[in-house]
Amino acid sequence: MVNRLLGLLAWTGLAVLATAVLMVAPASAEVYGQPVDMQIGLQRAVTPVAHSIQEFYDLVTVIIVVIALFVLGLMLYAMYAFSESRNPNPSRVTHNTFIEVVWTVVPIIILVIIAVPSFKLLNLQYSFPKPDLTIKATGYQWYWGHEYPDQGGFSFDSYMLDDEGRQELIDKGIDAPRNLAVDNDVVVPVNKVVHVLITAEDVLHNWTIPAFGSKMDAVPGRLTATWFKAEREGVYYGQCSELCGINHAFMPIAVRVVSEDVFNKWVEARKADDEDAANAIIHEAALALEQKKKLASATK
Ligand SMILES: [Cu+2]
Repeated sequence: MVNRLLGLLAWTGLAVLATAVLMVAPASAEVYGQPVDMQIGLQRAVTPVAHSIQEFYDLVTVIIVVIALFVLGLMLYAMYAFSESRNPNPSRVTHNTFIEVVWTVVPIIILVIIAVPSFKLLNLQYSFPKPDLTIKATGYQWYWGHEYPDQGGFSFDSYMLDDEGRQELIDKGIDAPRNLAVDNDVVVPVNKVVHVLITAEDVLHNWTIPAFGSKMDAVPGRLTATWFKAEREGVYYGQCSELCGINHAFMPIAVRVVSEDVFNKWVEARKADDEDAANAIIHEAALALEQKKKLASATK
C-alpha cells in the first residue's frame, strides 16, 4: 500500500515537473507554422484566435499546476502526520460544515475563473468578422480541394509533395518540410479577414492550421466554417485532423500568407488558369521571404 502511494506520488511529482518545464520552455527560435524537433508547447500564434487560445492554455496550465501541487502537498502531509506511529488513535470526526462548504465553493470559483475566458474565446471563434476573402476547402480521400468563389471561382487541388517534389523546391532555396509541403498552397493576403467554408466529398476530414487556431470538421453534405486573420507573412502548415482512412496522415494543408500585391498577381494568374505562372509568383515571394529572414538573422 505504502509502495503504491509512493509510486503515485512520484508520478504526480513528475507530471507537475513536466508541466512546469512545458510552461517555461521558450518557443522555438523563429520557426513559424510548422513543428520543430524536440518541441514542447504550441506553435507560435499568428492570428487573434490563436493568441487567445494560447492565453487560455497558459491560464489553465497555471491552475492545473497549482492544484496538482496542492494535492501533492496534502498527500505528503497526510502520510507524514497521520501515519500509524505518529497518530495511533485516529480521529472519528465524520462531518465538518466549514470544510464541506470550502471544498464545494472553491472548485465553483475555479470553474467560473475558467469559464469566463473560455466563453469569451468561443465567442471570438464564432464571431466571423466581415470577410475580405472567402475560400472553400473540400476534403477528399486523400487530398484537399480549394476554391476562391469571390475571386472568379477558380479552384485547384492540393496534394502532398513526395521527396522528389520537395527536393525541387529545396534546390530553389524554398523550405518544403516532409509530409507537410504541398504542390498548390492556399494563398491569402496578410492582415485580412478570411472565411473558410469547409466540406467533404466522401468521409469526414478536418481542416486544421495550428498557428491560426483553426480546426474545423469537414462533413459530407454540410458546410462548416472557420475564420482567421493572419498577422504575419509566411507559410503555415496543418494536417487533416479527422481520421479519414489509410492516407489520413498524408493530406496536409499549406496556407501561404503573402502581401496584398503578391496575392493580386497570384489571383490574376489563377484566373488565367496558368498554374505554372501562379506557382512561380508564389515561389518568388517565398524566396524573397527567405532572403528577408536570412538578412534579419545575419544582422542580429
Ligand atoms: Cu482526411
